[in-house]
Amino acid sequence: MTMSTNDRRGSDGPNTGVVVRPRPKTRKPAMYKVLMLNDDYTPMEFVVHVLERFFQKTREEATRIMLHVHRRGVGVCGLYTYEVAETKVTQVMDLARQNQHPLQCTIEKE
Ligand code: TYC
Repeated sequence: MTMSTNDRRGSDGPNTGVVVRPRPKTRKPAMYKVLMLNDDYTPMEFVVHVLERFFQKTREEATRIMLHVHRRGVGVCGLYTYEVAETKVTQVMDLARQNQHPLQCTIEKE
């Protein structure tokens, strides 16, 4: 389409003072670690079950993480965006409470 002389939107038109800013760069979402804490009472098998059910770990990986937490006191279950991490913690704590286990789980910003 041809531009009329009073519709000059190009570089040679009158300066309207409108500044077209470049789009802000897209940002990766902040990620959060879900941490499992050791305690003296929660059965090892329950912790392995939680890691399989809520963190999609294989039995082998779940056992490795559980034993790491048992020996070292804390371990990483996974890395998620904030809302997903929050949901995981709630699911773990709810199931632990229902089964009267003191298992604790927290979030830490990556
Ligand atoms: N320390 C527990 C026991 O000996 C096992 C355990 C492992 C508990 C990991 C919590 O996050 C945990 N039964």
